[in-house]
Amino acid sequence: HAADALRTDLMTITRYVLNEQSKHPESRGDFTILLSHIVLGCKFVCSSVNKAGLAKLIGLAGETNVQGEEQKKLDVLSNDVFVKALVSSGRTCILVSEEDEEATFVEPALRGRYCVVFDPLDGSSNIDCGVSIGTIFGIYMVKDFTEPTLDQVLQPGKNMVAAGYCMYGSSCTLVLSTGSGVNGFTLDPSLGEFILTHPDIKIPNKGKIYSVNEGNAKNWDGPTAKYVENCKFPKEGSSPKSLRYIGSMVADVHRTLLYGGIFLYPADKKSPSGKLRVLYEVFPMSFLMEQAGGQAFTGKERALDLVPKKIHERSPIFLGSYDDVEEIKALYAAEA
Ligand code: AHM
Ligand code: MG
Repeated sequence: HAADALRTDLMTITRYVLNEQSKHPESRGDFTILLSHIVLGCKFVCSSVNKAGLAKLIGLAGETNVQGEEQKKLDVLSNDVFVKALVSSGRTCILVSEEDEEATFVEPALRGRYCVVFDPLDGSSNIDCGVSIGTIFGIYMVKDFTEPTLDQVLQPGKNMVAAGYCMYGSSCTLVLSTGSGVNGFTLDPSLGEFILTHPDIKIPNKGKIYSVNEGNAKNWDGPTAKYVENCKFPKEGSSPKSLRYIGSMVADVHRTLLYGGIFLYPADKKSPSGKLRVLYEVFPMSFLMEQAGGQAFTGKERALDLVPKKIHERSPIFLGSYDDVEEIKALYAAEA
């Protein structure tokens, strides 16, 4: 049986990536090594998040991060672990983290071909009450890493070679795309390995759920307001959508990917660029959505076409099921 085979012939994330790499004869195993260091970071954060209440790791570290928000101890810890793991992999040249104002340029002796952009622990406002949080990452590859420059990471999302997230929820799930579909792996705590549990994830073409912070509604622009109005009071003959909003991007996007629907973090009068960061939030999630058959739109263009000018730039984002994003695109087109 297929199920039996899966139980005894475990497809770990390393085995999966090695298989993928064998399709590219020019590959030298660098990506596999890089990914195993990302996986190490995810396992560390997973175990810290699980122990957080016990170990009294939760609390303020007495610092604020670059966006001026309160930084929790777990954020600091997760960031340190990821930066060290990525640098020591010997496969990275530039790192951009939500927690660090400046990009990290890896010292020449440890440099490699990959740039990694990441949010080590997203959704930190949810830590104290035990709601799902996650790590988000995107990977670029550079041809020449002898003189790394910021331009090498200020690239449109479509140039990423891989993207993914790890959700620390009721189970620990790592969702990854290396540009040929999307796969989900679940951490088996007894083995300490991520096992392929969600092969070839495809998002339904249309969903029954919308996900947005409606508390910002008074400041929305016309097309966003109209879209959400249509979700609640659809045209004769179709049913209204359900609202689900966790306020933790990884969890909201994970549900959208598996069940279908749309996730919105629009612009509003107070934050004309929305809230979410282009490089390490918008791009990786947009990459995964497209790879799963969905779409991601900024209100102006395909999200993956955006060219960021600054490493911590923000952008409005609408992503999810193909047909649902098509509707919001039509509303913005009608306004233009
Ligand atoms: P953070 O990086 O400070 O954790 O903020 C990002 C989070 C996302 O996970 C989530 O989608 C969004 O902020 C929720 O914002 P809001 O509380 O404005 O709805
Ligand atoms: Mg974040």
